[in-house]
Amino acid sequence: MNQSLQDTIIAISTPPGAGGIGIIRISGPEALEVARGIFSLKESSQEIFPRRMHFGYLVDREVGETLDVGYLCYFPSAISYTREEVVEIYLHGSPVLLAEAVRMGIRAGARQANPGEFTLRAYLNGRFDIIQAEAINDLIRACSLDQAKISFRQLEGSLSKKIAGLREKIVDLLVLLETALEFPEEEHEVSGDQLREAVSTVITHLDNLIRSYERGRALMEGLTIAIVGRTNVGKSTLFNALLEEDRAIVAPFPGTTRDFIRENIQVDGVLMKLIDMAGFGQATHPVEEEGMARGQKLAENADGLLVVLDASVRENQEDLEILDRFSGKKKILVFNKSDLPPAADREKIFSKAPGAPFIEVSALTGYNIDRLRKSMLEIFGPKAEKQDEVILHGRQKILLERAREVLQKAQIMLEEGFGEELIAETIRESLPLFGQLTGEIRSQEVLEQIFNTFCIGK
Ligand SMILES: Nc1nc2c(ncn2[C@@H]2O[C@H](COP(=O)(O)OP(=O)(O)O)[C@@H](O)[C@H]2O)c(=O)[nH]1
Ligand SMILES: [Mg+2]
Repeated sequence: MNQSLQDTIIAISTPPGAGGIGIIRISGPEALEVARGIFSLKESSQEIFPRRMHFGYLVDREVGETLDVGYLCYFPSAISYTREEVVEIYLHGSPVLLAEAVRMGIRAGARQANPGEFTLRAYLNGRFDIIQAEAINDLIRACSLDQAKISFRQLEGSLSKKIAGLREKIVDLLVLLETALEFPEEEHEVSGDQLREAVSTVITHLDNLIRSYERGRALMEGLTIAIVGRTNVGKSTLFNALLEEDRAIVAPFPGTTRDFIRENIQVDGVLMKLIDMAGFGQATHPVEEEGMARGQKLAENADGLLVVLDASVRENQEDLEILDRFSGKKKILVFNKSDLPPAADREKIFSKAPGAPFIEVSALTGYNIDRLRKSMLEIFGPKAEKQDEVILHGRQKILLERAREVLQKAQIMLEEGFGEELIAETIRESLPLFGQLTGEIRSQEVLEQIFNTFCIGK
């Protein structure tokens, strides 16, 4: 982290493993020299133009051996990702070859880049703020399309702009207060109402952002949904049907699933982690008993439950006990085996789960499985307008909460008739929090925390 920006860094920017193309990225004042040290253009002039693909060869200059063929592209600092001189070399995606290219680049004067160092340099060179840097990492690591879309918008500056707007409102407020202080005799008197309204507007905006973190976390981590029910009601069949593949073992005798299985599905861009587990009830095997105990814990911590019931037989005590046990959890009652004649007493079941949404399905034939997926999203999914700004990081949330606290304090002071000077002083305390949020105020610790989670080569 402490290395200067004076050196030139090099790394493989494509993911580890074999692939169609592998990209080496070089950034820093010597980028062109380092690139020339390992790559020969096919054109005899050897002249490198900005932003043009140059065909050529990866060459080991020490032994004069050509190792690969590919392209080179030069990005002058004004338009590059890092705002330094950047060269990218596109080779075949062979891990050994790419590692050798990096080794040769180091021999030619570059240094191996640290994780996230390209992005760190972009940030230090003023290319973007820290919120945008976080968004880049989020975008790369997104495990749902919805989150990727949000992260992309934040990378483009949507959240930074919003935060800047709030900060501006606070600065305006301070100007208002200071004017009142400077010219106490004049007509400049600021009405208390005007101040109160300005403060509460900012607080409302902060509230909305802070609240969005719940949705942000669901987007980042996905929703955990546990499939519960007594044995043999069709949990594993349903699990497989939701996955659209045969993952769990299904069998006509109870106790087939003794542990639990997790698989991810995406519904309209939202990641859901499905858990199939041993049925609750009388264990037929010690392993199953342990499976049930673990399953119980998982189900308790899940974001939502699919309580599966066999609609083709009469409900029994076990079904009702399960409904009782999870009475406090968000759930959908899934009446399975609806391809068979119905026999379960719905009223009795509903009396144990008043108001719970329910659906008829057949995990065997696939009837209503699509609708169930949609219901899961509606009932367990994070609710918000797609256009709303969403906070994805605890770091951001904590700073916003602290800013809100400061403004709430100012609000109370306004109510209690404190002098303008004291109120201004309090409100001013919120400004550095905004500075930390966007990274205008730099903290080595925060930088390390953020950039250490990046991949090498980004
Ligand atoms: N007719 C019918 N049979 C089903 C349905 N879903 C599951 N089954 C059968 O019920 C039995 C138990 O299913 P399984 O998924 O292992 O239940 P689990 O113990 O709850 O996981 C198997 O024989 C399944 O083929 C369904 O929708 N209709
Ligand atoms: Mg099972």
